[in-house]
Amino acid sequence: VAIEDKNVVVLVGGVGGAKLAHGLAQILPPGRLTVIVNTGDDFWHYGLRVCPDLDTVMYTLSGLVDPAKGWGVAGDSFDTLEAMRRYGEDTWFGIGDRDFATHLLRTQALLKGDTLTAVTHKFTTALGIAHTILPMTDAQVATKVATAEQGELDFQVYFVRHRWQPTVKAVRYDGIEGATVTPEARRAIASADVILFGPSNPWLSIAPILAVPGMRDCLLARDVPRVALSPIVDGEAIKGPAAKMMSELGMEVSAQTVASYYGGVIDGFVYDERDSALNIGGVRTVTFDTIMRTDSDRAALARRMLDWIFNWGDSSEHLDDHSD
Ligand code: FO1
Repeated sequence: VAIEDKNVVVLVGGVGGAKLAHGLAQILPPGRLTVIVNTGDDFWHYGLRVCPDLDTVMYTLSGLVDPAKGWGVAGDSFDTLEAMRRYGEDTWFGIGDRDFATHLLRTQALLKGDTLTAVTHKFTTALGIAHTILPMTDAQVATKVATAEQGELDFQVYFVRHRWQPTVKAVRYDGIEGATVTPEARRAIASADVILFGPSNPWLSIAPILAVPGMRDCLLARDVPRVALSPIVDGEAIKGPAAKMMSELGMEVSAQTVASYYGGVIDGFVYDERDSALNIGGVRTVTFDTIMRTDSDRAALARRMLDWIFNWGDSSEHLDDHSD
């Protein structure tokens, strides 16, 4: 099966999801990949609309990203924040000078009435990205995290200001009832040959996408493979609060829990070979080395996943395929 002829849709949050999206972008011809990105992390800061996950994906696919942090622009300076500090401002959210340009132009376009989808298209085209990056919705949705110590916090306050240290009790997506699936996302899903769920935090990154009214139905309406990649490896999250949150919410921290959480939406699950002792039922499974350290690791994992998925039809060992 030639994966080059396939249309791939991948749902992602920030850093982890961006790495898989980058792997897919490296192996698919221009126009074949659509990345649908969580916007529950978006917020207003200094009068600007900041969209961290969209920008992380955009900077990663264009090669601009700071490789050490996984977000922001490589080599960026922080003179603007430094100047703000002279006024006594608590600059807890690290926006670099070049990154500011993105938020300034985006905010101007949104205030003029452009959709977030349109602004994102303009930016990604200008940065030479040959694939499509779409926000999960054009509506404003705000993830709120209920914590034991600090009450309910805006997402970035929980994540960046408090470094995801407060104990999570619940998560909600403010404004989600009024959100809709965009025509662009609907079209991409309608023509997808496979729908992937990136190794992002299921509760903070993928759940808001699935919670957009109509999104789940759009995805389930398609008779194509829907496959998730586990963000949990050997009982730990590669990055971020996924593992900590899972135990705070009373769940067992394992790839198995992630697979069950997605049950009903996915029919395939990819998890790490370090967890091959786990017995995950109900969906087709496969284990690979899923840790993406280099650009070529990302491409290799993306290719292995697609090769596995597009060969489902030809083999008899379905529900328990541990072949690598
Ligand atoms: N993450 C941090 O941990 N600290 C920061 O100061 C920070 C600034 C920042 C600025 C722009 C941007 O696009 C992302 C930024 N992030 C920062 C990352 C981001 O807020 C989170 O990683 C995501 O929201 C979680 O997916």
